[in-house]
Amino acid sequence: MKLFKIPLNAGALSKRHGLEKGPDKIAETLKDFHLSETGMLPLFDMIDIRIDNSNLEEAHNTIQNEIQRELEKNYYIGLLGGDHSLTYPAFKAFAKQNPGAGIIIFDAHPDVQEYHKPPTHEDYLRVLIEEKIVDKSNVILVGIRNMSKEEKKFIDENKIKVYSMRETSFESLIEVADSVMSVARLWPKAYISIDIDALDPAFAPGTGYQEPGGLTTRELIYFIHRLKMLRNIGMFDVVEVNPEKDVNEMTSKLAAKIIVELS
Ligand SMILES: [Mn+2]
Repeated sequence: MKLFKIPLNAGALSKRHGLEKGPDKIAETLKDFHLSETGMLPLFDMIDIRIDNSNLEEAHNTIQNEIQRELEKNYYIGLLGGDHSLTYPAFKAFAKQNPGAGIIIFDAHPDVQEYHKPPTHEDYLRVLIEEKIVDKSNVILVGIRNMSKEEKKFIDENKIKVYSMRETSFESLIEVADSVMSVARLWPKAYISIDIDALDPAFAPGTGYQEPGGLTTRELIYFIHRLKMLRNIGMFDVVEVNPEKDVNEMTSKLAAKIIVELS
């Protein structure tokens, strides 16, 4: 498996500062893990992507090109972020290689706000849909619990599949996973994007937009183990880890754990 470190913070002066430290920190804590819970030995080939954080459009181009090159060699690829807008160039490369691919996103937010180029962490999914890089019926959102009126309108009008946090809690968890699986197994290839804020801030405090009432670590790992059974997962990302906002490295360590279980 190839793991890309993508230190994207989408502009060092913004309040996104600190995101650029996520990939290195996650990579560092990865060393503490041995076998995954399913008995896999995670073997990584780590690649650093050098990007210019003062130019988001250029940074996106670099990300797309670098990933494209490895996808052509048929590697299973994981991305360590970094700002969630990296999913835009990453999925673009993935869909080019795998026409008809779908995306499963774990996030507290749907990221479908009105956009202005280049795409940001608030609207990248809307851009992927409106530019028809992904078919809107091949998008699944899990863990949503804070969206604007306009975002809700976009989701309803486009009939995007959303499993809100409210629907995912308690005994519905297994049902939601069944439902996600039944759709995703029909895709030629699947991409998984995990915004660390899908988890409750009690488990993952080191992120820019903490949203109470999220998934537990165990619930997310349950999902991952189910999704791994699909065998059509070609690529994933773990984004929005901000070590500057973390407590005792618990968020970086959690991100590393997710990567181990996805390997
Ligand atoms: Mn989010």
